[in-house]
Amino acid sequence: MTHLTDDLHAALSRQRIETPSWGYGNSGTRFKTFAAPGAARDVFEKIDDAAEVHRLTGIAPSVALHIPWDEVDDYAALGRHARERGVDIGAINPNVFQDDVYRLGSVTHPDEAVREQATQHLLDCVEVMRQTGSRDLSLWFADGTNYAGQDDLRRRKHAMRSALKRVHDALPENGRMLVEYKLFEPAFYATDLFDWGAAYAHCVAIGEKAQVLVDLGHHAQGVNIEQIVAFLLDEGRLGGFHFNARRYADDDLIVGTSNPFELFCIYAELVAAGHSTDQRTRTTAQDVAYMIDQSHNIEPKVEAMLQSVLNCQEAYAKALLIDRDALKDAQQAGDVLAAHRALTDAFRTDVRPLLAEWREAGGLPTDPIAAHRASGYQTRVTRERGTAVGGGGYPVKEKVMGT
Ligand code: LRH
Ligand code: MN
Ligand code: MN
Repeated sequence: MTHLTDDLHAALSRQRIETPSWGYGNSGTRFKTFAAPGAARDVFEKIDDAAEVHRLTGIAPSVALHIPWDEVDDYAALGRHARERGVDIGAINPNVFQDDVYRLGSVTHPDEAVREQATQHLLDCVEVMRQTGSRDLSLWFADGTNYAGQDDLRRRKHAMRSALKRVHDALPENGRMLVEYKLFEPAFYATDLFDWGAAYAHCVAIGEKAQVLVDLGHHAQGVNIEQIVAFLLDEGRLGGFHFNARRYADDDLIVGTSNPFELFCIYAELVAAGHSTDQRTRTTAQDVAYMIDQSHNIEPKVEAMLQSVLNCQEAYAKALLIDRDALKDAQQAGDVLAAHRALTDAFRTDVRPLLAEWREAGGLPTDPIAAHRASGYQTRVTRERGTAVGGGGYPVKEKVMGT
């Protein structure tokens, strides 16, 4: 059995996973929004649910907000509500995709007035960051086109660059902008930030506070995400993750469910970068924002988020167990399969007893899911919050996106 050494204990205690406010409210697909009993009805209840996930896991101490879904008059009061429950406000996610005016895009829209409106919203969100004490502004754009010839692709690129630059230069001293790319959807011909290379090129051109955000759901099938992670770490430009799992298209399944080996390999790269002799790579690895981006449609929401956090913890624990010396020796000797086995040996290790030991040492429930089920939390919130009305499908876009 693998023992909980001091090093392992310390590393596991440093792990952080941020959960998203939009994962706690009712959500659905474009076909149907199901009403989940006890789903959070507003941002305060979303924070309460996030706090419950942190209480049980000990590694999810912040919650990301989406503006305007989570808009309030008094962000300082919201921050206090969060801190009273043991969590902080994390990344601020502006929303420039759900208003009618954004039909042809936001910061890359053909009309300058729309571009300005969108950029202004991003700048307003920088102000929200200051009030919530958030470090990261997390940017995802639905911008793109559906048909060849619909718009000038280079014009759109320049518009994206200039909006990002303005926002970058308005960031607080220690603030960052995390630039998220996505291969497709909702623009099905061309997406303005279509892959990590496009996001990276903008970040490099814009400045030091711009870094790339890797959402696991936003790649073509078969793309080697851990290689992208390794590359960006090495370039000092990996800013954060949106964890989730995908089978075909977008990203709302629980991370580590359909492809746990991929998640492990990603963590293996992060752990390796943490041991790098290159200081920039090490610092970049230490500064990564680990966030979940999932909206659970048919599963119980708090339990699904717990499962997500725990899957990340397991993947990380396994990555910590890799025998790095054996791996290096095998790699240098050109021993292909011994090197591969150095990874798979760690991946195949059952880390559940180790994690139970770590939890016990920290006064946490050894089995957070069982503790959640036994706690009566779900029954209580269902009684208090009831079951909000669900939604239809296609016409209710804001419900599709998670409110
Ligand atoms: C759309 C998306 C994206 C954002 C989130 C708010 O693909 O899932 O990943 O981060 O909505
Ligand atoms: Mn995302
Ligand atoms: Mn997505």
